[in-house]
Amino acid sequence: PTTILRADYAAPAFLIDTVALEFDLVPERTVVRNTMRVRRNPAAGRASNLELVGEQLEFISAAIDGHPSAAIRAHEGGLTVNDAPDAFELTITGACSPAANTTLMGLYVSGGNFCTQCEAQGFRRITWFLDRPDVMATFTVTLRADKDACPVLLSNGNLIEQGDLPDGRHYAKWEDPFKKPSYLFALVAGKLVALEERIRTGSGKEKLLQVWVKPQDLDKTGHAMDSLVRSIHWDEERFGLELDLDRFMIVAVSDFNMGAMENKGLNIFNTKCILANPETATDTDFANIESIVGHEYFHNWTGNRVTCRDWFQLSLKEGLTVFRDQEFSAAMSGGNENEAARATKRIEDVCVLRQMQFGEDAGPMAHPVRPESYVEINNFYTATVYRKGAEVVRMYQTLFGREGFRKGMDLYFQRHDGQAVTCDDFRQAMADANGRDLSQFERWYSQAGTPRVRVTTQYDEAGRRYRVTLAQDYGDASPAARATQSGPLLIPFSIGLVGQDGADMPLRLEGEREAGGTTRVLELTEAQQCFTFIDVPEKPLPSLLRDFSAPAIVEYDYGNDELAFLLAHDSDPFNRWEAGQRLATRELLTLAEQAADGRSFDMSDALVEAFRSVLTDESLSPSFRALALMLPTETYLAERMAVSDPAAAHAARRFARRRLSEALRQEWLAAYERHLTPGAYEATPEAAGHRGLKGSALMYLSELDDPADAVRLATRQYDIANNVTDRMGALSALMNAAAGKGGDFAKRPLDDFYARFEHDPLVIDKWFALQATQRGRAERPVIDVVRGLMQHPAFNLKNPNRARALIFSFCGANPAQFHAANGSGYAFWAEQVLALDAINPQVAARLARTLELWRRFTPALSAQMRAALEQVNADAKSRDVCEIVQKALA
Ligand code: HT7
Ligand code: ZN
Repeated sequence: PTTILRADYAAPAFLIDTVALEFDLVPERTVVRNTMRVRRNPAAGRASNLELVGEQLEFISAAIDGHPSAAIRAHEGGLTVNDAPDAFELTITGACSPAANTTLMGLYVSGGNFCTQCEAQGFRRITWFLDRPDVMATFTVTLRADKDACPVLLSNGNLIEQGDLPDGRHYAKWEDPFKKPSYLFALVAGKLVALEERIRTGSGKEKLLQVWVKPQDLDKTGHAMDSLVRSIHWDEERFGLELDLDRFMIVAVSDFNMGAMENKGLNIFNTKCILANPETATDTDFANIESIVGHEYFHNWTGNRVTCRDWFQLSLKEGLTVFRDQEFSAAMSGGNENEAARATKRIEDVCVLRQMQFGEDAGPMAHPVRPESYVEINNFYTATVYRKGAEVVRMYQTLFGREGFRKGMDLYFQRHDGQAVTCDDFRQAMADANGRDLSQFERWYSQAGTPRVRVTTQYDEAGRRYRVTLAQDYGDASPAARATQSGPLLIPFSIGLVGQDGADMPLRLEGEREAGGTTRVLELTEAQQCFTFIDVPEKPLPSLLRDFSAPAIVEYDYGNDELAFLLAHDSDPFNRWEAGQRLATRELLTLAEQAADGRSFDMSDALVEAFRSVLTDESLSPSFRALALMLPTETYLAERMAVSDPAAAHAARRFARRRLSEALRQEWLAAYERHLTPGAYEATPEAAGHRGLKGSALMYLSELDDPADAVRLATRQYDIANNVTDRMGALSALMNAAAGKGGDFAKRPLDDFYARFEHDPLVIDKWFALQATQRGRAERPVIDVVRGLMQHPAFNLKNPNRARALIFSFCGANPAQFHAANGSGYAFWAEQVLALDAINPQVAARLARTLELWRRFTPALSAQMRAALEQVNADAKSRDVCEIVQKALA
């Protein structure tokens, strides 16, 4: 397969200024007539031929300036116009097959409705085009379809005409006034209804907002609409960015490869990321919907108005937009004033980063935020591009403050509105707006791997000086990451010094006239640097990398008692949580080593006592406590072991949970009762916090040898629940208790859950996922349950949500069962990757990534993983899957 290199970028030889598309929508064969105004690009080298790309298309006819031409040649992969004129109108008519399109890229049918997905390269499956983001055109779109089958016809921009046609068909014509790349084109046609709201934006203009769904889902659109309205107001307030269209539409579809897509004025969403009511969507779903609706809306400026020059610059829009949605959610969850609520969101985001991105950076798919090469661009919608990219953007804000960051954003839009640009352009705007040289900062975009900062400290009592030495490197980075590394990074390293009374000390660095503030952002630019604080009255405890000010690993030799102290006192809520996690990780890794060596478990009381104080500290918010009482996941632990051993990580975590449940039994029971949320369901972050802590208490109680309390409480909770968060929490606890005891407490509620929600696919996804992630029993391994569920009439491999609910949940979120010693999980994985490869390569490639860290596992496991990878490598057909498995095996 061809590797595309960033270094090979060349401006397009031709530009397309306008596009008029006419669709005759028929599921089996849709005819598309495409009329483009094409001209030579004055800024590019001269090429005689125009080369358009097209895939899976049937060519019908073509004309130049209205006349057929022998210069036009359709061929495998595209269409060429030989010796193209300098400026001309090109009309091409072709056809595609939406009903047969299982890849969910281009034009396809979902639940009887037509919809599109063009990012990154789906437009070429609709018609021939210069399908690259630096070719921006204005689009006019005419849709014609059967009026009964497709009463609603939508596309980007404004509706300018509609009417009836012969033979029961009708049409609608849409015009998008903004130039856009082809990846932002969209159409939707089908039986849909909309929730509507009219709002006025800052400039006083009225806007029509619509959330389109299938009729049976209309009662689940309120939260998405509220989230959209909040997003629009927040972007005006925080960044001065106003909605530029008169109409903004969201459409929910049930077959979708990712979460959502920011098509101009016509966002298309996975139903999972739109539909919510308390009976069907968990608190986590509610929060995700708010953040994804925000994310897609924010793309209107960061992605659409200013787009990417090429796909290597993907993080320009994705990293920046994730940062924006994180800030939005933090503001919505408690505002800027409520630091604890902000910290909760920050902790959740950092957990996701560590869980998804650190592993990526340590394996064969490691790549910089701005990759240098790819085989299949769909494989680069990664945690690195999105999540690490967001951290890189956040660091500008950490360095320059909110005001400085806003100045940089303003300059970026002033310079680049309407353009397709690069990550360098964004960095330059930040640098120029703040009068800084940010050349070193470029390495955050070009170097892969997670930096490690090793910290040593020295207190000079007589001189009242405290010296902090920071040394940066990349630890044991993977070969893929090492190949990209060229020098030290500029790391904004936020630090505080905690006194023996638990209070922050005022900070004064050597050379400063007076002390100022209690948190300082040190700028680490060298491989090793010393910072000396003066006037330090007693030996402090350092609070390092506050608020996780850089995507780095910090190593410092804290004692257990010091971690417990920070957990109890640090004024930085993130680092309070972090201290607890360090303590837990240390204990759990020790236990895991004991398990791996076949020794009996020996756990100190440090973690129990730390958890006791968090659990009983009523000054802490319930949501913070729920996060602080969560042990690091088995996957996180296994990745941190010298040799990954999922069985040992599982045994260690299980032992620690049982110990914590027994030692704190009374406290868990009390917390459960105290955080009951009787009465009507409230979707507020506070109420969600109570439900979260209550859920944690129930899960710990379900670990007890005698699970009678858990079974009693969970059974009652299940039966009286007025929301799915409580209902699922109860069901999980019952399943966990049953797994431990061999009881059958969960059968009735599990069957009831299915019967109750049989007609709601998103809730049935949860039913599949609960079973795929359950703890196994020796007599009934979860692989058997999963294989059984594959035969269930409600299972459908073609629907990505369903495949993710069952297959991905098992392979990615049940490590102890998936990595069974007999290799049964890997055999299943190979089967499913290959089955999906023939249906939907993008989804198959995501599943393929589950084994990419195979080299880190115990020899017995890694040999079996390798065999499974080799089998997939031999039989896979798609570029997507081949790129992943070949990189893993290389
Ligand atoms: N920008 C969107 C990316 C996306 C996508 C990419 C490849 C294949 C299917 C896709 N669906 C959506 C989503 C986002 O980040 O906002
Ligand atoms: Zn995005």
